[in-house]
Amino acid sequence: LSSGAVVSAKPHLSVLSPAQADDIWEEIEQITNEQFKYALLGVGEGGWQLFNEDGEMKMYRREEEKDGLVVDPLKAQHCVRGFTAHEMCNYFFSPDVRMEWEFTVDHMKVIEKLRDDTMVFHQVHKRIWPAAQRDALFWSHIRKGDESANKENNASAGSCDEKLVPVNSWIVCNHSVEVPPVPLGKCLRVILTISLTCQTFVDAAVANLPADQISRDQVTTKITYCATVNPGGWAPASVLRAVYKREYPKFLKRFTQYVKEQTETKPILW
Ligand code: 6CM
Repeated sequence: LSSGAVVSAKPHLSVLSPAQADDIWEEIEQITNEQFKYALLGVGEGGWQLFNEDGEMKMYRREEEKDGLVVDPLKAQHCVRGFTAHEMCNYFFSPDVRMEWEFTVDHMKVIEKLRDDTMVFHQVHKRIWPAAQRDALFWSHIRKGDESANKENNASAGSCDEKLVPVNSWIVCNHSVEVPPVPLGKCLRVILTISLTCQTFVDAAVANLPADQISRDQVTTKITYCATVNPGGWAPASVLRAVYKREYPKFLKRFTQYVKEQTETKPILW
């Protein structure tokens, strides 16, 4: 991965110590790279079961439990015309717009801004009866994917139209942290690794044109959303699986629609 989104190389620390920040940077490198590769592996191998399909959107899961808790990994794929990978990832990362599309969150706070491309978030999620309310503390990092991945993954346009040419890729990776300490209150804390990996393609007929001559209807983004969430304490397995089955498709449909609406009248951000 290259650091396309890096604006300032120096962290601005307020609540994390320099040593804690160093540990987080190391983890960011490792987990973000892993998630990028994992997303691009697709769903051909690894026992993925399709549990929801709606047009181009397909959602897969593997049933897994840890210490008696459901931790089913989820992988979702979608192909949408009209916006780029960079645009999709910016909306997913930005705290300024999160509450406009994220309906599972009650309130949210940026606990630390390490850099313009990296923040630590604390979120309190809406309570789902009969389980206890959950919160999450995680770093979130956005970056541009390695250029070589675009060529290698030409074939992975998958269900997208075949006459597409890869342009670039972006990822946002969210991963739980334990520092800085944020009190639990009445919540149980979920432990998560969530990534949104997006690949921009353009129609082959316009692939050689300068970017400013390409219109939104000639741009397609392939989206891969991966989530592994440990509920962090008791939650009835059947209710949890039913909630995930309902909420993940709702989230991805609503979020892609939101990005479409937000971008349609704006110049393209490649
Ligand atoms: O990825 C999504 N949103 C991001 C920005 O908010 C971020 C989210 C992280 C938290 C995801 C945890 C949700 C699960 C909490 C429920 C736990 C158990 C309830 C017990 C029920 C019996 O990455 C979109 C997240 C969409 C979630 C459906």
